[in-house]
Amino acid sequence: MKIIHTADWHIGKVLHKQELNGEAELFLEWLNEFITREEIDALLVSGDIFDLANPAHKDLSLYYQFLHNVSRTGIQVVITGGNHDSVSLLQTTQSLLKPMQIHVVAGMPEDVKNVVIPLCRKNGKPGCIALAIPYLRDKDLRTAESADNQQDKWLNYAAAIRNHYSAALRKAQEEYGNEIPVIAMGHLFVQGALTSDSEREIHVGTLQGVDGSHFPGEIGYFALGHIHKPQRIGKNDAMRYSGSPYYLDFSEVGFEKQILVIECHEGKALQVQSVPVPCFRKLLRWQGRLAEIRNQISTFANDAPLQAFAEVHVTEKKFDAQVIAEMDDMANQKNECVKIKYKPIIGKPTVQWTIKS
Ligand SMILES: [Mn+2]
Repeated sequence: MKIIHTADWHIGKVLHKQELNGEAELFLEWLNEFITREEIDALLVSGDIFDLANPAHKDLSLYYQFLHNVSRTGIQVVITGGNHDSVSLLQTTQSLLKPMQIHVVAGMPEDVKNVVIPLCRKNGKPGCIALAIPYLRDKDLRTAESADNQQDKWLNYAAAIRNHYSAALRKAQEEYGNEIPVIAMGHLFVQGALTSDSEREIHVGTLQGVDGSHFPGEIGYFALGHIHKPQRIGKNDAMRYSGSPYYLDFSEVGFEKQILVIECHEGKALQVQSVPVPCFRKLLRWQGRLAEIRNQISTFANDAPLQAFAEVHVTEKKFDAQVIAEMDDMANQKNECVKIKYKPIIGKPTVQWTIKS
């Protein structure tokens, strides 16, 4: 059976006053086609579905429309809440979605059995178990509070996180035995992960990250969300961040966007393969003198379906009102394929200010 791992869609994200709805829409369309074509059995989304706790109506519509479309393929969907998501908002439609084989675990439930979700093969028999563990909030990690110093507090915190995974695994094994592969979802910072500028507010308690090697070894794959750069943890193929499926910030320029496909054959072995997501919008970073920037704009060829956004760092040797006026002009003009955000430096390198596009 084939299972997709993705995360961090951040539907509703706005980058420097520019909405990123276009790429969210094109990605979900592409994902639906991919699921149909590849006959995918299950889709796992590891948190941060929306960028804000109170998404706009159009963002909710996009989410529900996608779920409606994708459920027609007969796929099972498991969605967990991330730190950006509102637990109550995601939870609201849980019971309506369940008959469509869409499981939503927005916040950590009181009873751990509610995170154990069997994923079935085409013959209807469970081929794999998902542990749908969402982003763990303070109330889920109460034991962390009992420590006197920061180091102990941190150790308690990491132990509390691991305990949730161990308890979920035990529950899965009680119900389904030890022979079935287990995939754990998570929305957290694991030690060694490389971040970008688009993951705001990494939880204070998780600044150091949880040591990935301390999780139960019986878990065959960790489908992680929270970090937007796609990556393995260490050389471990079985613990991965899918990353966000499209660019959410200029600091992500150069990351190849992807989803992961996990193949689960008979027995416990899992194979993981990265599938590139097409680029729907180019984000660019340009730096140089005004003339050089002009040249880059005029020679830029956009081969993506959406208008490109450029973060431009203009460097000029001395202050010149004419240059400022020209930069203003460039930022405001409706260029066919490039929308610009300026970050000029003029005069001494210490003099810096921003003109918004
Ligand atoms: Mn995120």
